[in-house]
Amino acid sequence: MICLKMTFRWYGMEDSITLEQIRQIPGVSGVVTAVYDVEPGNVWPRESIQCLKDEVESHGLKMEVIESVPVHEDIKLRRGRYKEYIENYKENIRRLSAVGVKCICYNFMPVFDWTRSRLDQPLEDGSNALVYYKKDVDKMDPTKMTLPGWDASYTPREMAELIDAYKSLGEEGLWKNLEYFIQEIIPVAIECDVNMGIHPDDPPWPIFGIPRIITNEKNIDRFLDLYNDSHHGLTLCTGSLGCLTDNDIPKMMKKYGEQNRICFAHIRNIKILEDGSFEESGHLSENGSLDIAEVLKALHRTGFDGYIRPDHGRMIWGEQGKPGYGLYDRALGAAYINGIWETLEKSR
Ligand code: DNO
Repeated sequence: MICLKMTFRWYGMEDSITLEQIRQIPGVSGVVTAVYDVEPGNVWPRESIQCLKDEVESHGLKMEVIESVPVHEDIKLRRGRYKEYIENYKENIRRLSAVGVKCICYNFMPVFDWTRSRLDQPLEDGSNALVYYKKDVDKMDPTKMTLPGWDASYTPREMAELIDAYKSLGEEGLWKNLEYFIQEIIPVAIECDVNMGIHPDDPPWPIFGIPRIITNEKNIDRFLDLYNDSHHGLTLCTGSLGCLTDNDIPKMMKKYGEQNRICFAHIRNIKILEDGSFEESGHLSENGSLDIAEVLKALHRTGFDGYIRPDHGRMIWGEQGKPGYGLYDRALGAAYINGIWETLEKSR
C-alpha cells in the first residue's frame, strides 16, 4: 500500500485559512509552508522555523515540505551578492533539514513567479478563477503593476533595469547561472537528505521578453542532467506545464517518476483556449484540458511516494481570499485526488 502524502499549502499565521480547517480535510496529513517575513536571499532564523513547525504539529499536521525558499535575483543573474546569497541558501537547507524538512520547492523564474491577466475572472457557473488571456498580457506593463506571486518591493526603475539585465543575459546565460547554483546547493541537499524540487515556469514560455527555461521535456531533461542524483528533482506541476499542449503530462509523470525525480506533485487542471490562452478550472478531468485520472494513473504506476497537493482552486460558494488559495475548491481537489488514488490502489 502506497500511502499518499497529501499536503495543503498554508501561508502561515497570516493565512485566513486555519490549521484547524486544514486538519479536517480528509486525507491531508501535512502542510506546505514557508517563513514569509525574511527578505529573499537571507537566512531564516532558527526560532522562526521552529515556531512554524511547533504551530503546525500542535494541530496534528506535519511540516515536511517547504514552498518556497526563494532564489534571489542576484543568484539568477550571477551578479552582486550572489555568493553570499548562495551560502545563505545552503544554510537554509541545513536549518530546515534539522527540523525534519524533507523536500524544498523553489523556482528559477526571472523576476516574475506565476503570471495571469486576471485573478477573478467570472466563470459560467458563478465561480471565479485565475486566467491568462494572451491579448491582455501583451498589453501589461510589469513596471507599473504587481501580482500576488511577484516581489512588490521594486521601484518601476529597478524593475525596468532587472528586465533589461535578463534580456541581455538570454536563455543560455540563465542556464549557466542555474547550473552554477545547482552545483553549489545539491551537495548540501544530499548531505542533509533533502529533496530539492524545482517548480516549472508558469506559464511555460518567455514573458515580457525575458527568458524562461523550465518549460518542457527537453529542457527538464537538460535540467536533471545538471546533477545526477535523486535529491536534484522536480516539483511536477500539471497546471504549469500543461498549458503547452506539446507537454504530455502523463508521459512526463511516468518518465520522471520512474527516474525517481519527482519529489513533489502539484495537481490542478486548466482549460486551454483556442489562441493558447488558458483559464484555471476545477480539478476534474471534465473541467479542463488535462486528463487528471490519466496523470495520476501514470504517477501511481511509478510507485510514487513523494508529496502531493491540490493546486490552485477557483473561488466558490462566495469565498473571498488569496487568489488561487481559498479553502473550498482546493479541499474538493484533495478529495478528488484521494478518490482516484484509492481506486488505483485497490485495483492494483
Ligand atoms: C503558485 C505556485 C508558485 C510556486 C513557486 C515555487 O501558486 O505554484 O508560486 O510556489 O513558483 O517556487
